[in-house]
Amino acid sequence: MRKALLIDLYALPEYDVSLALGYLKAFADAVPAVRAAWDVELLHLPVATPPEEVAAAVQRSGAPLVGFSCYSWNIREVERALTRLPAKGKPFVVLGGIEVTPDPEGYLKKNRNADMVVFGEGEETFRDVLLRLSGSMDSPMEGVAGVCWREGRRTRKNAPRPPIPDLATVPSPYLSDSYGPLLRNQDRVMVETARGCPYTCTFCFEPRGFARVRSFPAARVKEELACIVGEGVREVAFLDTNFNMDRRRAVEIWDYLRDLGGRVRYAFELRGELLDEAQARSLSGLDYFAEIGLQSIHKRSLDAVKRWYEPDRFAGGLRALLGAGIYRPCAASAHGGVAVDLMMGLPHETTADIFASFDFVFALAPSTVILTMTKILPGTELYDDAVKGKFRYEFDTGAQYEMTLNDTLSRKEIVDLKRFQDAVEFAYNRLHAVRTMAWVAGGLKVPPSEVFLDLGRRMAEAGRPAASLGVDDLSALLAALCRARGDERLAAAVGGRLSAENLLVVLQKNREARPSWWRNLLFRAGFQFLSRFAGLPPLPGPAAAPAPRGEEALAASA
Ligand code: B12
Ligand code: SF4
Repeated sequence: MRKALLIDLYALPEYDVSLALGYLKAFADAVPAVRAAWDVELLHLPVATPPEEVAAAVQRSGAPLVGFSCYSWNIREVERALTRLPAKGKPFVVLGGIEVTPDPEGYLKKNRNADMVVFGEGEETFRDVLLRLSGSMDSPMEGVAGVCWREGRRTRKNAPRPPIPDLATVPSPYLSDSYGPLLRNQDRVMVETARGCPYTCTFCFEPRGFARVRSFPAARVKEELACIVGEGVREVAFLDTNFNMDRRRAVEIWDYLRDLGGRVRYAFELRGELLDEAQARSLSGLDYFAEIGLQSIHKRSLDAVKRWYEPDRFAGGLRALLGAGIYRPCAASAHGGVAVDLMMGLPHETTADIFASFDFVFALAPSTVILTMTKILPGTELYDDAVKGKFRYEFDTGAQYEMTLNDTLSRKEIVDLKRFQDAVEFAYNRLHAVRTMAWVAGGLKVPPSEVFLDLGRRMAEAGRPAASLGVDDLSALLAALCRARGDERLAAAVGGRLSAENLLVVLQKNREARPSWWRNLLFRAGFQFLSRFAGLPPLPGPAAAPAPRGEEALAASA
């Protein structure tokens, strides 16, 4: 039997088990003819592994076939490793994955040591490739849909393969034990209950990949989840593009997870506009992290990228979650709570538009606000627009296609936006000084975005990396900021407010780390004391909006 080695160079340690490779192995192993001829082995290495070491691991394996899983975050490292493979005795190299899918011929031409690119969904194609190569490694690839390969000096490309019509035919890598002992010590794994997205955002690869939504059978999903929870995994990240696009199914799975028990945290991507009270109630039975994509509230930009957004339904959905008692406005853990995503640099968007989106989100007070610069990803409609010169985008292919300029943002403004992003990361997401920032903005009578931008510029001037700054630094920076704007009273009081809020964060952290009745009690008592006597500022929020705040609800019930 010959070995087929599949390699994933993962970027983040919490994503160190590739779901893609698990599926490829599970699908191939389920075919007796493939199983008789090939031993499919998985290798996970950090993306920072020196290319010589990746090449040495390939050589040591003795595998005649090696596959690499390619994403925007590891493609350069994969390419570097390929150049280190020995000319003599080189294995047959297959590249697959989202990064190489839009341009298989280009990747084959650029990488002399790659022999084939599998584009699109991989399970059926990889199985067919293994079957073809079972006899000879030179077997012709005619008729194998979804491959691009080398024939002498030429590259050949077959027709794309249609998406697998019935996902029930794809075995679960968890239920078929594709990961072996790797799963046993795992902190976090990824799971899909469906593939595809019904929406059409032009900056996203999804609509060009699997536009139609296909679901795994509910019974199989439940069996898979029970197996994962049984292994003692601590966090499960669901990859579904909008987990609640089928609300009934989402609630069914959440209720099932609650009944499964265990101390597991679940991560979901949710559509804000589709959230309702029933979902919020069901979710509140779980320890979860929800990421909700908003991206922008600027209609012209959203229209340009074919994305919809309904302010009232979005805010209502978010409030339903925050009001269901699971929200921690000062959640101190990296993942717990509710995050809202905003993109910077969408078409037509000025810095003022970006700040308006941020201020809208800030008023809703989610646990974290994730800001990212727009990426012009190959294979997307926005990329096609950009290469035709639309919106005058410039982007950095060496930095995951991040935009560096367009017709509404200058380079200088982009530098400022990065400072703004650093300040949000530091003061909002890391220190959770949401109340203090709102209080400062209110006192200065400026929008919160203005305070964050000013803070970001001051952080840059201080010349210290944001990661090295703490509560005392924030206190000093905010005091200087208030003073520079002529408000001595705020400058003198800001330290006290921040300390009160920070104490609340510490109590919250303590409560989250080891939940118990007495830590909850301590938190409630601390919250009440800080609110009444220690000047803990209230959460932000538009005056007209109903109070959806978790802490207020908690205080009322205490
Ligand atoms: C999970 C995920 C993440 C995780 C990381 C996961 C990891 N493995 O490390 C996190 C949350 C960290 C993340 C972050 C980012 N991500 Co992301 N992420 C995803 C997501 C949701 C799932 C990927 C996945 O595992 N899918 C499940 C598997 C089964 O599907 P698959 O990867 O397509 O694999 C199939 C085929 O491609 C093929 N295949 C794959 N590998 C191989 C190998 C061989 C040999 C073969 C034959 C076939 C094959 O077969 C597989 C089975 O059919 C996708 C969107 C999506 N729904 O796919 C975005 C996606 C991959 N991410 C994307 C982006 C842009 C990012 C960010 C840059 C976003 C940002 N912050 O700006 C960051 C970068 C992170 C970094 N560290 O630098 C883009 C990637 C575009 C690209 N060209 O790579 C995607 C497609 C999102 C999008 N909608 O456009 N991401
Ligand atoms: S950004 Fe989200 S909603 Fe839009 S197409 Fe991509 S996965 Fe779907």
